[in-house]
Amino acid sequence: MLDRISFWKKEEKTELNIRHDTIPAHVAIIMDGNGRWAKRRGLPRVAGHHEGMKVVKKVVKYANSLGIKVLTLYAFSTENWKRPREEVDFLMRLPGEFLNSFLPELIEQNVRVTIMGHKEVLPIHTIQAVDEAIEKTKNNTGLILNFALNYGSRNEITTALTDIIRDIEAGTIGRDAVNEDLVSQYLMTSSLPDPDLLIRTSGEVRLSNFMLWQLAYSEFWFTDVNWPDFKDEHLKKAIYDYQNRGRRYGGV
Ligand code: V07
Repeated sequence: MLDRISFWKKEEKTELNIRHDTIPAHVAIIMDGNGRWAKRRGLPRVAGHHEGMKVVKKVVKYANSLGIKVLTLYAFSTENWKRPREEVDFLMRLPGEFLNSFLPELIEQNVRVTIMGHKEVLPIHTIQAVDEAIEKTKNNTGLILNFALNYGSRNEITTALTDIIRDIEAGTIGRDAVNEDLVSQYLMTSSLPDPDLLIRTSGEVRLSNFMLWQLAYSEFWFTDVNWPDFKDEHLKKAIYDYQNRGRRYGGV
């Protein structure tokens, strides 16, 4: 027990030094454990989602201050429609609430908001909130805050395939043009670099249909911390660990 306490104290005191020349350009996060966080406190699941939204604001500011170029956040998956109706309704109000309270600050911080996923089927109020943020931040040159909203990777890859076939049949591209680069260009991330670092919170160790193609060479970092408890220090530790691993892309 004494060991545990002294270890914890040590952990609390130790200042991690991350290098500023090798900050990952693109960090992607699966923000899991919001429902679990709420349940532990005897609160409804939606209270966890709301708390999680507040954490997004803090992490965006910290990521931007570190010089991260792209932050992709898994906000709503194509599978999340299976959740209870009231929970889905609540989730669909979060983009609006987030932007109502935070868009001026995003603009001031030079953040550009983008969306990855099928927007058309979202409630009209969600589309309007998101479109306004995209429009008002489109010329910003700082952090790209890319929300995966109604996103699923297999769906993304399938759509890319059908689009490629359509363009081959129309004669806009030749069959011999199909290679890895071309496939990348047909994905929803065509204008973004692949993530360098994937973070998933709350102890689950799965990809859950998130960026299957793009994460081929990324470093994965998992933590038991629930998303509402995620702090700047956790992101710092993830980057620290990332910087102390050797990425070889299959080489030696
Ligand atoms: C959502 C909060 C974070 C934890 C994970 C689930 C709940 C921010 C947004 C958002 C999305 C688009 C946008 C601005 C903000 C959001 C959903 C859920 C559906 F342009 N957080 N957050 N969207 N959660």
